[in-house]
Amino acid sequence: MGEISEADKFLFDIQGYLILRGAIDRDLVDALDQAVVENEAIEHDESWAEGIPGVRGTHFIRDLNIENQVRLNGLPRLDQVFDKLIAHPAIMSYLEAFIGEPQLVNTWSISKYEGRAATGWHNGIKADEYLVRNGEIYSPMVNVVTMLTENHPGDGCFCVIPGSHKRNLDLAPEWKTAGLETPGAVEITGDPGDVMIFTEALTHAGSDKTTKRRRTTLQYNHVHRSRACPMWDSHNARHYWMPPSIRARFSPEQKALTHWMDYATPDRSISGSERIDDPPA
Ligand SMILES: O=C(O)CCC(=O)C(=O)O
Repeated sequence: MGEISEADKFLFDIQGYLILRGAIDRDLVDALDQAVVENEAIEHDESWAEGIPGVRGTHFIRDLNIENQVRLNGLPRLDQVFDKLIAHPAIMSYLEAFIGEPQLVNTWSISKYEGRAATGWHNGIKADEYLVRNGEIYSPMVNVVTMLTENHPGDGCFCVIPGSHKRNLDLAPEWKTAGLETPGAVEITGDPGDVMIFTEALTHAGSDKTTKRRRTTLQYNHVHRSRACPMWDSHNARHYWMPPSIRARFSPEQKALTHWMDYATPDRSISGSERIDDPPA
């Protein structure tokens, strides 16, 4: 892991995103993809979440709420292979350069199937929260998208409006779900193992899925340590926190990137939340 290049910093600042081609090895991509497919096929016990404030019926671990799409939330709960993208050596120096002191919050997959319509444009943070001071980039939220399958035109790829993390005007309502028809929009295409890193101040969406094959990406979202709190996305908050029994298997770098979880005070009756040094009940 080292310093990132000035060219990468410049490009990220001017576009709001970077694409790292072939950043993740093919063997890992295949193992991740298999874990997504397996976990999309089963129901997940979420009884531990009953009674947690903010839990809404539409945001389960396996979220089938949207037609022709499956979303899985809180990936390391589902398979250990998902740990491997936490603090990944190909990505870590970008997170440090763009956030400063990053912490991991939610992790989720999105698989799209033929007919999934273009999504609405959105941002995780406001455009005026993206700052550059004295040559240092400060984006309080940065998302890392890993492509597990082809993301070719028509596959329902991410689309973004380059430069919109610095925009001064709101998008007119008529363009709300216009996908690639929206002025300035571009599609983010790539192949398995390619990664897009973007500031969540960037206006982004998903474009229409017209091809027959499945298209899957993983999203690992990070915030500055001062924001490592789930208030901004309360309906997904329970998926962020990983219990000690899961974090026990993390490397020192992965533990450091999830350090805020040490300070969360879970209800000990939630399965997996007991301290690993607690005596067996
Ligand atoms: O893949 C997509 O449709 C875009 C997903 C997205 O914008 C998000 O998860 O915030």
